[in-house]
Amino acid sequence: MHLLYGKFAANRITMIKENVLILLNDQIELEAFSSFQYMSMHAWLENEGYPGAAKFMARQAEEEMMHMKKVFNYVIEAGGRAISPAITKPQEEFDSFVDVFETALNHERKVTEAIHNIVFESQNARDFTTFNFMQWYVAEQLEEESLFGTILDKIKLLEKDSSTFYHLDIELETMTGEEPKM
Ligand code: OFO
Repeated sequence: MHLLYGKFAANRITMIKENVLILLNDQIELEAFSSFQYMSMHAWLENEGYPGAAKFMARQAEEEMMHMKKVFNYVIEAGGRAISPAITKPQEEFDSFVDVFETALNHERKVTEAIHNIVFESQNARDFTTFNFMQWYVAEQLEEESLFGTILDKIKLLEKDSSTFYHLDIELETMTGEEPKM
């Protein structure tokens, strides 16, 4: 019996195809890494004197942990074996406030690609349970990319007068994306 399907898999309905299960475990790792990356940004922003943006990143870090647990629990519920990931050290230093948000948006684009790949592979494998489960993440990624994109647009508008970063920092303290409804 393959480890990824768990000890009692023979007696359980295992809905996830093996190649999809590997991708889902990769996604668990990527979501956990996202959380650590945003915690690292939270610390950098706090140190640089942007408490509002720091709180924003702390909330993002919590959300990512929830994303990680959601995949983890799904794998278990569907009869697979969820793997607790080893986390690569996230980026700690950033050139500027703008660099933090550009790095975050680029990271979210990679996450979106990984999610779309799972959707693609689950459809190919006729694993429609995973295909259906992943729709929440497709909607969530649209939300996340749009949120970081909006923040970067605001930053670009303010770049001519850096004193106005102060106001953006205050706005970020309460700014958040909408969770997709399922
Ligand atoms: Fe989990 O959405 Fe960002 O990474």
